[in-house]
Parts: sequence; structure tokens; C-alpha cells
Amino acid sequence: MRIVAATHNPGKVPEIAALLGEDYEILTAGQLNLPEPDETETTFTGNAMLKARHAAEQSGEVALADDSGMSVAVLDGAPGIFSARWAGPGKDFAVAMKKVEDRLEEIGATDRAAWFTSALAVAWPGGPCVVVEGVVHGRLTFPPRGDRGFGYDPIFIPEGGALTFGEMEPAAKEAISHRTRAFAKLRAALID
Ligand code: ITT
Repeated sequence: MRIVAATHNPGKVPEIAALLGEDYEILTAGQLNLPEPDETETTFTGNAMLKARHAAEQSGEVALADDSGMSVAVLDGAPGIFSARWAGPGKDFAVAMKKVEDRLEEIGATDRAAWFTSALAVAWPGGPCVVVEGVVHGRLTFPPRGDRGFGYDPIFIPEGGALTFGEMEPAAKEAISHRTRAFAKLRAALID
């Protein structure tokens, strides 16, 4: 089956491909030159549906979108849906991770609890849209460690672990990630 991965983030593509498996031919929004829609919604699920519907209408194909981000407990869930925007126009996540560290220092916070959320939406052109959400809890560590993964992975240690997502093998991240948990729910919603 053919599906459009409605993302312009190259970090997400291998993770989405690993979750879908070999039965799917994946076309990315970038390969299809699909315009990137403005993320105008106020929730992960809202933005995931917006991106999936937009890609499905533009391409005429079934589209899968991920809207995700990292939330810090003592920052009232920030950066949350603004996770990509904290990296600025240069999409520099060293800057975004430093911004998180600076905010924690500014308020003198010692609590490092954080979580990742992934909302996955599948949209059919002119048809329905299904959306689900997965979460993984953990804690932050500074300075960043590891050069695997993408985004905020080097500062996030999942619950019960010692390594950051940035230090873990891709398969080890995949075993527990927010994206994997969302995908399991998506499977259940579509197949059960
Ligand atoms: P698309 O909308 O084109 O998919 P994007 O990067 O703008 O790309 P989001 O709006 O969903 O996507 O932003 C999510 C940001 O949250 C992303 O850029 C990462 O910095 C961060 N993020 C999400 N999942 C992550 C993960 O598994 N590991 C590390 N950072 C992650």
C-alpha cells in the first residue's frame, strides 16, 4: 500500500518507515513538493489532523502525519506544541535545548520531569481522519548527550533508563517511544 508521510522533518521519516514496515511504499511530503501548512491548531491532535488532511487533499493519497513535541513539567508543559518553533528559523536544536536549560535555571527549578507526545493522524482524500496520541515520560539531563535521533533526543532520558534517546540504538528508542505508542493505538483503531 502507498501512503504519504505528511512531514518535512527528515528525523521523523525513518521512525515512521520503521513503524509502517515493508508492506508500505512511503512518499514523503518533501518528495512530492507538498507545501507545508501553518500549524494553527492549539493541540497535538489538532495539528496532526490539519497536516494529514492537508497532505491527503494535496496529493490525492492516504496521508499519515505526526505532530509531536517535548513538554517540561515545571514549565507548564512548554515547549509542547511549540517544540519545533523553539529551534528558530534555522531549526537549530542546540539552541532549543539551551533555551530549555536556561528557562529551568531562570526559575531555579530542580525538577527535571518531562515527556514526549506524538499525535498520529491518518486522512483519506475526501474522507475521514483518525487521530491518536502516545506519550513517554522521563527526565531531562544537561549537557546534551548522544548524536542519534533528532530534535530534543540528547537531553531526554526515558523513565527507568540511564541513556538519553540520543545515545540509544534506534531500535531501543522505537521499543518505547511516544511515536511507537501512538502507532500501536492507531493500529488498534484501524484494525480492531
Ligand atoms: P513536520 O510538521 O513537517 O512533521 P516538524 O519538525 O515541524 O515537522 P512538529 O511540528 O511535530 O514537526 O514538531 C515537533 C518537534 O518536536 C520536532 O521538530 C522535534 O524537535 C521535537 N520532537 C518530536 N518528536 C521527537 C523525538 O522523537 N525526539 C526528539 N525530538 C522530537
